[in-house]
Amino acid sequence: MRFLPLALSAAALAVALVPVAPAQAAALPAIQLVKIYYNSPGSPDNGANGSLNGEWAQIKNTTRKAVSLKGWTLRDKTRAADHVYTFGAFTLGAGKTVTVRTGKGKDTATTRYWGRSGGTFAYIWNQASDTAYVRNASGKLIDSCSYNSSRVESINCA
Ligand SMILES: [Ca+2]
Ligand SMILES: [Ca+2]
Repeated sequence: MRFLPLALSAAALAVALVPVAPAQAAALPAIQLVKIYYNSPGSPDNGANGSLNGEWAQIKNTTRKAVSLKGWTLRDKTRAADHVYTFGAFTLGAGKTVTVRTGKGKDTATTRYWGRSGGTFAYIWNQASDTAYVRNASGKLIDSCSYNSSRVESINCA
């Protein structure tokens, strides 16, 4: 009899575990942060445009339909107003990934540029810990990705 509660809880656990996989699958964000390369190659990071563009965040459209990201935002953990990247007219194709680089450059279908400059203070992604947030045009949080390690240069969010 003394093992009965354990048996019951194990059974309850088994039942409880069943729906977990489908629920997680359904929770996959339509637009997902997949990777942040937060420590630009080279040390120390010198703040030049090439170095700023060496840090980036990647966002993927996990759906089977193209999604307009116009008005969507990407930002870090700080509350600084200039740490918000807002997509202009841009459509991310089904299953496609876009890379948002911190520095200046010519926007393409696969790479967008935050357009920041000004040396070492222009970096967005902290080298030890930070959080990226993606919000839709209505300001609703769609996905976020946190990291906390200065031992590696990037984080796989997906
Ligand atoms: Ca570096
Ligand atoms: Ca930051």
